Amino acid sequence: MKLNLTLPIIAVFALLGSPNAGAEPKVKLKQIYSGLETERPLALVVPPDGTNRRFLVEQTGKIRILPADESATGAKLFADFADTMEVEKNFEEGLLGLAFHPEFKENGKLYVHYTAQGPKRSVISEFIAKGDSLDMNSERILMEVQQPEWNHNSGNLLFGPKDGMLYIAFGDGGFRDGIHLLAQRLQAWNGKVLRIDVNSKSEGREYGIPSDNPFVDVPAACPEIWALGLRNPWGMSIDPETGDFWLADVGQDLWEEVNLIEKGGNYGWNYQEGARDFATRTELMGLLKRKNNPPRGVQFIPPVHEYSRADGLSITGGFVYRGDKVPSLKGHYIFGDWKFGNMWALDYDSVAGEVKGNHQIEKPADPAKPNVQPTGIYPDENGEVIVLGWNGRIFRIVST
Ligand SMILES: [Ca+2]
Repeated sequence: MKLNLTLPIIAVFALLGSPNAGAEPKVKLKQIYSGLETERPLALVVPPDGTNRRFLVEQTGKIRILPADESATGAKLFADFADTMEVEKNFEEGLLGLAFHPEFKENGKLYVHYTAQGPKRSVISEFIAKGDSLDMNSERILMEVQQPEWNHNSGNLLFGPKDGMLYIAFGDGGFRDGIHLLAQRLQAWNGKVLRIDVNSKSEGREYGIPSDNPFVDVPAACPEIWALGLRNPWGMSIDPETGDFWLADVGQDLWEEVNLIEKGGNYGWNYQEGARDFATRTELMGLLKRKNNPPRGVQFIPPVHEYSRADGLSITGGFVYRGDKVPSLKGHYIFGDWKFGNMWALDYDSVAGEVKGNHQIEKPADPAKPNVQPTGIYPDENGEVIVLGWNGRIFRIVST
C-alpha cells in the first residue's frame, strides 16, 4: 500500500506500541446489560463532553442513554425517530448512524443518518441536544441521498479525530451485483466515503466542502467524495494514534473486506470483490460483448485483509483497541462476522503496512447458533470493547 503522509507520527507510536505483537489474545465475550431490553442496537457512541454517557442507537429508531450500572434494568430514552424516519424494509433501513460534534459540550450538536421514502433516500441531519434529551424541532437537514433500493444504505458517521470533518459512508445503491453502477461514478454519492465540514456552508449547500478533498478540481465530480468503489461499508473508525482509517466492506458472493481508506482511494467495487475480479461483472460484460477494463489510470486498492464464505458472509468492522484492561488486544483491529458470529483481532503493523497476524477471538461451537451476531463494535469511554448483537444482547470483550 501507499505510504501515509502522517508516517512520522505513526513511526513514533509504533515504537511505543504493540508489546504483544504475535501473541495469541486470551479473551472471551461477557454479556452486559442483560437486564435491559434493546431492539436492533447498531451503534454505541460516547460524546466528547466528559460525561461518559453511552448513547445506544437502535435501528428501529430510538437512541437510549445506557446507565453506568451494567446490571440496571432501565435506560433513559434520549430520542425517538419513529415518526421522523420512514422504512419500507426494516432489514437495512431505519436509524443508521450517530456522531457527536467535536465541540458537543459547547454546542450540543449531533448528526444522524436515517432513511426516508418517496423518493427512497438517506437523510443526514443535524440536531441539538438539551441535557438528556434531543430537541426534535432543531433538525437541520444537511444532505439527502437517493437510494434506488432498500438495501446497502450503509450509514456510519464519524468525525475525524484530527481534522474535525464529518465522514459519511454510503453503500452502492443496492439490489445486487452493483447493478446501479454508482460506486465508481464520481457523479454519485453512493458507494463512497464522503467528507464534509459541518461548520461552514459552501454555495448551495448546508455544509462546507473542505478545500483539500481529493476531487474538488475534477469537473462534474461530487466534491464531497473522499474515497470510492465501496459496496456496503459497515463499521468505520479512525485510529487516533496512527491516523489509520479502517472501513469494513460487506461482500456479495465470496469475499468480505477490511480496508484502510486513503484520500481519493478507489476500493474496486464492482470491478473487484476482495482482491479479485468480480466474476459476475466480467461475465455480464462478456455477454454484452463489452470491454471490462477499469477506467484508464485507475488503480484499485485491495483490502488489507479479507475472508471467505468459509468464515462468514457479512462483515462488521470495529476499531483498533487502545484500552488498558485487555493487554493482549493492544493495537489490534477488532472485527467480526454478522452471520456466523466469528470475531477476530487483526495485528497490523501500521509503519510497515503489513498484517502480522489475525487471531480468532470468538468462535461459536455451532455456526448456526452464534453467541453474538455483531452489528456494531465500539469503544466505551475507556476504550474497552463493546459488541452489539443483532438480537439485542450486548457484550464486552474481556481477558480470560
Ligand atoms: Ca473492495
